Amino acid sequence: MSTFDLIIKGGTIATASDVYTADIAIKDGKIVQIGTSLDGAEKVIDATGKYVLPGGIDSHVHISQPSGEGISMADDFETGTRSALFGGNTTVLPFCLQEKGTPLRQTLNAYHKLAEGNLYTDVSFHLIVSETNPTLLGQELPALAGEGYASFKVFMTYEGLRLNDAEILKTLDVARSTGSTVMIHCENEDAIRYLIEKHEAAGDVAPRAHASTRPAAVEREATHRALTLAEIADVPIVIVHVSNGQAMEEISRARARGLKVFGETCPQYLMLTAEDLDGMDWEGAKFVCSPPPRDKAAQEECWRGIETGVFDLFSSDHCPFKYDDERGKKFPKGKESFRHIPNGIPGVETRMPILFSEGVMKGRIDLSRFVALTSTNHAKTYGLYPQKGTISIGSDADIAIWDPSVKRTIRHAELHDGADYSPYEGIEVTGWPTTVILRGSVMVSDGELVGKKGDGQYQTARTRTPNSL
Ligand code: DUC
Ligand code: ZN
Ligand code: ZN
Repeated sequence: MSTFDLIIKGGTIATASDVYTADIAIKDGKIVQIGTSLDGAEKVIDATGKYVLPGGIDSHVHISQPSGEGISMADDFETGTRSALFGGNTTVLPFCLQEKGTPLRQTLNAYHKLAEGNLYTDVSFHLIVSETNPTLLGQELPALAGEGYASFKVFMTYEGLRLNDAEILKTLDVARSTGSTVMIHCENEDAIRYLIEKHEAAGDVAPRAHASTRPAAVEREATHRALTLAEIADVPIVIVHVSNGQAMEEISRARARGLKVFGETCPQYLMLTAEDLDGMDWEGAKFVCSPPPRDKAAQEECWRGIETGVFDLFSSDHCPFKYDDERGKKFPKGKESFRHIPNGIPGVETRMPILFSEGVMKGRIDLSRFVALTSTNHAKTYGLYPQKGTISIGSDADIAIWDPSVKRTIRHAELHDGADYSPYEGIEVTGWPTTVILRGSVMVSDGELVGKKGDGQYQTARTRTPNSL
């Protein structure tokens, strides 16, 4: 009988701290040895000339999320996690949206039902908190935190979803006492409303107005306010989907004051601009997301944040709607005004190839920083480390083998999500994850799916050590 189930031989291993050449031995889904000349496995993968990296963790994806009457998301758990897998991910963290008036646990159970048996990657949920009644804050959230639901997102925008400052403070207080992690969507809803009314009154209702009504100042002010509220509540927070240098400055200033804050950015803020929303024949709707993509200067600022450490997390914010579909980007009311266009873009499969190609291959970041931004920091921030997010003895054998010589042009026809377009169509990338291993099982082998739907599992998360004032 073989000592190991699998050995990955001769690849260049990268973690968030080291890059070296070695073999990895796997048994019962775990990494059990790292060394040279390892032998005695049922199966051997030759990774010579390849990079052997921790499987990607995308901690910001939306799957099967209710998005309004008459609108449906393009991905369910089957297609969303399949697409994630082909993009080198082994874990994704989607959101469970609290339905007002419904116990959170009931919504969570419904999400688990949707996920069960359908996963190609491991999954762990964040909760979206959309109201702050005493039962939710006093009982539900603390109980769920203890059961492994240790992160939640709050919105400062969207009527019906946004929390006011008092509600955010109460929610942050629960995070502090339970050791949960709060993600905040920072945009000033009242300022956006004001701008939307002006644009609509002037008849400016096309997709491009989505970007004009959500300028950088709207994001900067809300980022400052979120950080101030976190400072007052004395709790770490994650500022999600940061799109520009002004919001980044707020993060840096808060850090200088001693606040623990994690910054996240996404491919759309490196690769797209508001001009993409100008596309003819409603094609601009393909790029409607919030915060909106900005300009070339903001792209450069975001790159600087990736290089210098303002950003800890690089996530996709995969939020897929079909383009040529009345339940998607061509939702009929969206033709009356941009504000009804379903908000979000797909990208879970292209997140890492874009950063690998534009970041590592072009010399902006090194391999260890790539691993930190796409895997390790996600596991650390959301209570999954060191089981996930690294290559070390005892960790889950979640591994992506990257071939740096592959050149590909991104074509939606070759991706695996449920949408009908990619915002990154036609972009050329160098490097792709050709083999993906989930807890020791080869799921994608040389670009071919060999794993099964249902091989992914739900993962509970750990809270931080709770701190009290
Ligand atoms: N925020 C997200 O995080 N995703 C999609 C839309 C939004 O507003
Ligand atoms: Zn958001
Ligand atoms: Zn999102």
